[in-house]
Amino acid sequence: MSRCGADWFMVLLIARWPTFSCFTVVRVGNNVRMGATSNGGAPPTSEIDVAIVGAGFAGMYMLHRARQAGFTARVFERGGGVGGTWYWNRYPGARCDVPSLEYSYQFSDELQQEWEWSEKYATQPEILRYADHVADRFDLRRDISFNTTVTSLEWNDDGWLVTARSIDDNAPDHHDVALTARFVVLATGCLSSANVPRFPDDHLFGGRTYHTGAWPHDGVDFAGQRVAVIGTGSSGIQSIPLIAKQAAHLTVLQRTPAYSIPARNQQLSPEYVADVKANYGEFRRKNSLTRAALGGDTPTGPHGACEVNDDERRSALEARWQKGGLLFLGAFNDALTNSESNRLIADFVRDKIRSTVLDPDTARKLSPDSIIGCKRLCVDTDYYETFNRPNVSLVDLREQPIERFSEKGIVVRTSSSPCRDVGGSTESRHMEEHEFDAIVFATGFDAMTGAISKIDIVGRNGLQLRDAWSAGPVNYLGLSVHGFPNLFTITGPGSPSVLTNMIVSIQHHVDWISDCISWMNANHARTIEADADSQNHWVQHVNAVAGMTLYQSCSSWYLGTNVPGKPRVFMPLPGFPAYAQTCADVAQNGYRGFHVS
Ligand code: NA7
Repeated sequence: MSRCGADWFMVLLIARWPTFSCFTVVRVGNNVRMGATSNGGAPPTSEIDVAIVGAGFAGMYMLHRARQAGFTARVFERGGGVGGTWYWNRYPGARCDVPSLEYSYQFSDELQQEWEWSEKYATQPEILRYADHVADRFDLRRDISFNTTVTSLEWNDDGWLVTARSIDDNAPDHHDVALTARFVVLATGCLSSANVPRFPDDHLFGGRTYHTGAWPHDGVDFAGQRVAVIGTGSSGIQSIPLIAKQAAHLTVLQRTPAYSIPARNQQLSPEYVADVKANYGEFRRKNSLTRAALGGDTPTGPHGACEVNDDERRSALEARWQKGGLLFLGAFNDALTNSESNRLIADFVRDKIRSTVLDPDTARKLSPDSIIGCKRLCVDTDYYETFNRPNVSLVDLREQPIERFSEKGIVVRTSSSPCRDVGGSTESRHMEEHEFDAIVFATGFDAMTGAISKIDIVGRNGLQLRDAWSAGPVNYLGLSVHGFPNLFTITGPGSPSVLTNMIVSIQHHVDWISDCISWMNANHARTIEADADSQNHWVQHVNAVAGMTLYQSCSSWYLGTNVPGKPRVFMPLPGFPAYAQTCADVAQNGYRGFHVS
């Protein structure tokens, strides 16, 4: 299927990349096996149709579709196994906040019929088992290079030079591998680049530190330990109740309180599963027609929160609270467009926090005052109840900011004294040192663009993606960037992605990309690239849609404000069905808005 001759690349590589003199690459049938030597050897001679970065749910399905369409493909995966976010996020309590019967592939009816989910919300180990099952069932592993991080992508008229660094568990050093690919698909995940904030003197801390997004595979035993958790987003809120049960003492360091809705997790009843499976196609179809591509059996309420009286509002919200989960916000149709409606819904949650948390001061600190849903809503099991435990305490970092780390723990400022004296008495009066054996960073991710920006991506005429995105990510349909031909992003910024059931958005993008490259072959097209004009219009469109909502009223990872120095741009596009229709229209009209050559 490949269109580019190996000889052509030999000439190119020898001419332009003399440093890549240490590769051996062997073609085996349609598959490419890569090896590398630390010296000598031949330059990269292998050439494939599609290079895929990442073996999470996006990369796995992209590999499957590419193969089905007759393309040669290879996945490069930083981790030692498939699963992406579910490979890395092994912290206690890690669980999907989308019901498992929805958070699963729908491309194979056999797969969705045979796989048995045990709980309404699947745990991380169960989702990882599912990913492993898919990899085995569709024989994906033979085209995945594990422990291999793509470091650069360079466009050369007809294809991409892909360079990756491979770490062999059994060898002390790394080696570089390279190949050329006609297309590159970035399946790098939206929440895969950990955000680890730095604090003064953090190197001094003598205990253990962990990030929820890079959790040790063997687990961590906190029994008898004094533990700190920094961060109260989804990862903090899921892990805090479980760490609290194990640790001698848990201190939660909270910068911004989150809104969290009870999950009401439960074992799935065989009757319910059978019912869904008997009509799985219709179940999926209904879900895909909702804004977030989930919860088709619980449609958004027909009224705004201000359009009903107090009793009706409370009763609608109570029903959603009892049902649990993210669909709480769908009780009313204007939760994220009308600030007064939003306040009424937020008041309901604040009442719940006050009635759950026994200590009024702790309840006050846990009560958010921002727009509900502006940051991603959290879903929990016993989160607020955990603060009633005698071994759990809360430090509100807005009142007591972290001053520095110490050898024994974390020093917070306990008053707003203007004197920042380090020499003894003044400091001891205004600082408090909390001693810990372990500190857990539940501090989130450089979302949506973090993993992409770690790769040196050089497009047409030497244009660096980092420069193209210096003021924030720009692209067309969230799929393609002007100046970067034959490069696609799965669930990239500018697409609904993180505002939806991710697997639905992933499948939608993979199907669109697969159809696009098949269409290119059928039409003898060599390259495809977003037009500058269509990209500009798309960026304006995403901003305009986001501007109609309340999403921009707070700091959130949707806006990139959690990462110092990151441009403040609302990255995802609200509304899956309209977006999917636009993508279909673009394809049906000969890839309108793209330059095809
Ligand atoms: P989130 O939702 O980004 O949460 C990170 C938390 O860490 C949040 O409470 C942050 O407070 C806090 N944080 C981040 N940096 C700091 C510093 N420097 N000091 C104190 N606290 C800090 O990440 P999660 O991993 O919990 O969840 C990510 C997504 O995964 C989630 O939305 C679901 O989609 C699944 P802040 O709110 O910024 O004040």
